[in-house]
Amino acid sequence: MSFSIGIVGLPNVGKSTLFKALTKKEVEISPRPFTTINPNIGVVSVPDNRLKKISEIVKPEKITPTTIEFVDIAGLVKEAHKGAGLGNQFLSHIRSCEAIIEVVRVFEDPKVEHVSGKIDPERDIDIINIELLMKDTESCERILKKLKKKRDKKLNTLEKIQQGLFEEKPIREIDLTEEEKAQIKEFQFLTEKPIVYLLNKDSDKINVEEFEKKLPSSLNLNLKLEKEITELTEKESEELELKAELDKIILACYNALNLITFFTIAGGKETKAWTVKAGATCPEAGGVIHSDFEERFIKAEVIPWEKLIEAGDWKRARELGWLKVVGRNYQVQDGDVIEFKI
Ligand SMILES: Nc1nc2c(ncn2[C@@H]2O[C@H](COP(=O)(O)OP(=O)(O)OP(=O)(O)O)[C@@H](O)[C@H]2O)c(=O)[nH]1
Ligand SMILES: [Mg+2]
Repeated sequence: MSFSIGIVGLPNVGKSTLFKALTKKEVEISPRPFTTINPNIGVVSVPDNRLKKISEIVKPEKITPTTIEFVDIAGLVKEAHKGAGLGNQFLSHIRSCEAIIEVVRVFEDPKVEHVSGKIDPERDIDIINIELLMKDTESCERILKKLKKKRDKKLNTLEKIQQGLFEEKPIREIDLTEEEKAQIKEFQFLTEKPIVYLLNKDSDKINVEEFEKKLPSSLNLNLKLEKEITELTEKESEELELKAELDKIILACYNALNLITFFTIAGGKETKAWTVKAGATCPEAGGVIHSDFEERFIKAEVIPWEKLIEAGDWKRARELGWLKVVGRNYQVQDGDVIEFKI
């Protein structure tokens, strides 16, 4: 299972263009709003030089990067939370994603209709944020009603969230303890999901520098160009350094999700990268590979990837005493190479 990122934004801002550039999948792209109705789903390899370096010494038959999933969702409009423009259905597609990348239109093009008239990234971000906030407010009220009847212990947390939403704070900005966060996980609130903004601009005519500084995490991309690179070969796009731009987006999403990567080498047959949430324990990481690795976990041997490279191979690393034997409570670190014992 891959972690999934929802591509969100107003209609006609370049969401499908981004999706196509990332996944190389053929999807419908057109200058008329609401081109995408059903979500497009695609899986993307997470670029990682460490995997390449590990493979250079392990020389496996197969190298498998880890992946994340992108979901290209229909455009949201004002009042979507009340169902405008099929809004409710689209919001439920966002609900099932773990993070959001919001595409914001900064390009001018008379051939591509702008649903709110003119270029104004700040206003557009507000429109989307308000819709997500309203939807969460509505969900929160509904949940509270049910919990009140049952006098559920989550009540206090939900009331705290309701208050925050009332002050127009996205849930990700409300100060919650780890316990409170765990309590609300099941509700999949929209404004709790981490968000990365992608400003889609194709010229420097419109200056958004000041505005950009206010955003917590933002990236720039000229999707018009990206669309063209999907028609180039891998090599050509590398030469144009455009691939690097797309890699940046993938990594920004990966980081926003607070994900880390560990590696396995399967006795030298296959080097493989895997994804877990930061803070995962060793058996939890094993569970990503196979449920047996979690349920029947006994111990694991672990080495940071750089140390393995320095040792030259697994056997030598063991001789040097660099393999650490860890138990159930070990927290996996980004870049660990792990061999599970079950
Ligand atoms: N000039 C210009 N056009 C762009 C740029 N990015 C995308 N477009 C064009 O904008 C139009 C809309 O792009 P899409 O990717 O279909 O937009 P979308 O956000 O998926 O739209 P919906 O599915 O309708 O919500 C297409 O004609 C694209 O070619 C850009 O950076 N500059
Ligand atoms: Mg689209």
